[in-house]
Amino acid sequence: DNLYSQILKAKTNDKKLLAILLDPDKIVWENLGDLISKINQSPATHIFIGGSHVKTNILDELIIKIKQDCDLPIVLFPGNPSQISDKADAILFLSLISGRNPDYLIEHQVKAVPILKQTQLEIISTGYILIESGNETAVASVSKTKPLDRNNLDLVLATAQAGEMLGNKLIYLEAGSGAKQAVPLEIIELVSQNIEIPLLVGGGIVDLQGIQNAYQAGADLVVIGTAFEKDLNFFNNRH
Ligand code: 1GP
Repeated sequence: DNLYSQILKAKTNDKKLLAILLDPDKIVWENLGDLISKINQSPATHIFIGGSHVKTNILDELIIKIKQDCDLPIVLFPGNPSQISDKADAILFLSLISGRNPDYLIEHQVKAVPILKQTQLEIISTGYILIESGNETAVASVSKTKPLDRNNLDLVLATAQAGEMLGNKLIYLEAGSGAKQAVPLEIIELVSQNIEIPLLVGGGIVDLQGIQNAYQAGADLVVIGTAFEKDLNFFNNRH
């Protein structure tokens, strides 16, 4: 089974998925062993790797090290085409469909093709939708796009449905890493009820209750970055 069919299967069985997002720029290499053991003890089902600013060429090394001690699938979540490593299992092939910057709609994707063709990565096309979060997040500033108004439910839904109609295999509702406000539950509810493909939700979720709320609203997979990065015991805590 490839990763995408596993995600579909989980959705069918109502098994919720959890990804821990690691930003290679923020890895403290001395603590990597501890980080990996904490991931192994956590309920995570996937590791996502990526970030808006990653420039360093440490992806391969990082993934090799993680794979030595951890069996979770590793999915690239790239900010740009330089963030590709054939050591990972899959890549979210993102198109930033909430924005109107052609670079993030198609240009980076075209540039990535010759690199991707050299790899065995499973490619999972993902409609990536940035939702206004109360602060300017890195993904908004780096992509130079305006997030969707969190109160404009019609526009958010039509954007997600356009993403599905275009053939994307996943929709990702993103508030942005370190978002002040996570994606509103009513948006998660509305979108999940009106698309067939799996729904990913992330950005600004800071406690376990926030994860449960997103699941209950209809998220199939929740992404946690900052909260775990700040506190490796995040998943052991009682919030
Ligand atoms: C960012 O959705 C992810 O792309 C995770 O965000 O760092 O706020 O958890 P956080």
